[in-house]
Amino acid sequence: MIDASAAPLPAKRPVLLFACFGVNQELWLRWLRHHGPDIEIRVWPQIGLASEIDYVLAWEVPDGFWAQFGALKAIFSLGAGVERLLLDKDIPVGVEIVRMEDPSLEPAMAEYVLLHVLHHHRDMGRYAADQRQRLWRPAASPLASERTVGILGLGRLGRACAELLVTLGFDVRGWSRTANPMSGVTAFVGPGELDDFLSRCEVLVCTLALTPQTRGILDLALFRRLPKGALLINVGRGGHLNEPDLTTALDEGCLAGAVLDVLSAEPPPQDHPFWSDPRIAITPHISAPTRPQTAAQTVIAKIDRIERSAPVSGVVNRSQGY
Ligand code: NDP
Ligand code: OXD
Repeated sequence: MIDASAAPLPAKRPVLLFACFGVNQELWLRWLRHHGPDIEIRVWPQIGLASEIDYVLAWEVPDGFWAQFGALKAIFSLGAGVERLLLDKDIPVGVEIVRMEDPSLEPAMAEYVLLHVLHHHRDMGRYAADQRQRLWRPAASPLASERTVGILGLGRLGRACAELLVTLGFDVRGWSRTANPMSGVTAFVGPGELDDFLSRCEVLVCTLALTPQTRGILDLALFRRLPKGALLINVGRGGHLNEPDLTTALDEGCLAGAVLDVLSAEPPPQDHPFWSDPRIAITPHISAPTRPQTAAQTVIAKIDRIERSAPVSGVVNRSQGY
């Protein structure tokens, strides 16, 4: 993707500050240094002279963190979702925020979603329960082509899920803010087409970005618009889901179950009702982890392009919120 017209690298070594907590720092640094031997990497809180720092790779920084930097060239998000960075009122205006585009994310997410779609599609929960009761109750199962899976958000991750499901023959539909035509996928756009989209989703997968417009979108009113007995798979953000409404929707039967890889509090408190609800499967935000091996390479490649005044992909549109 190097732009042929891009300028040669300037003489000063770019300085990248690694400011990520709760990740395997040693592994990250190893891969950043491996892919960027010409980049000076500093590690928070040993930042040296703040005015020398050109780039920050960040994830959940402490309060007041951004105040110290002078002229950053870009801020890299360790995650694909950037809502936390955007919520930080101190994040410098006028500096581009670049989201994570780790190529490992798409196949991992598609695999996770497929696993749960197939589990529901072939009624494996019921057969597992039957086995525990020594029951032998075979039932016909629909073909994949007779099962509709709807994907809220047809971005990088949603599209990867849709592609895999289409390959297996599922009837796939997707909903997004702007038109995202995709071969084999029925596309719906914007709030005006949401009801139509939902009306046939027997499995609803959320891969939306979390923005003020999508916060709380998974609520009772939405669940009631799905075919009865649908499955919800939320791999977007906990903030997309109204958690008490999920329990009501399960009690009402408009949902048969839910798979949640993301929750409003991670981990949820010990007394959270979802821990013990047999209709809900929760996993600890593992559907598509950022892998330092591949992610570090994308960050370094983008720094190289910015240094050469070439455009980079994944720049966040702050007013859209993703
Ligand atoms: P993208 O930015 O590529 O896609 C976001 C999608 O959300 C786009 O299709 C976008 O529509 C859609 N969208 C945003 N706002 C609206 C709206 N108001 N109405 C309808 N659609 C909307 O992001 P990714 O696919 O890379 O990631 C999606 C999310 O997945 C991340 O933001 C993050 O929260 C989550 N995530 C979760 C992980 C996990 O392990 N559980 C790992 C990585 C990410 P349009 O196409 O029209 O712009
Ligand atoms: C991300 C995540 O946003 O891991 O990348 O959730």
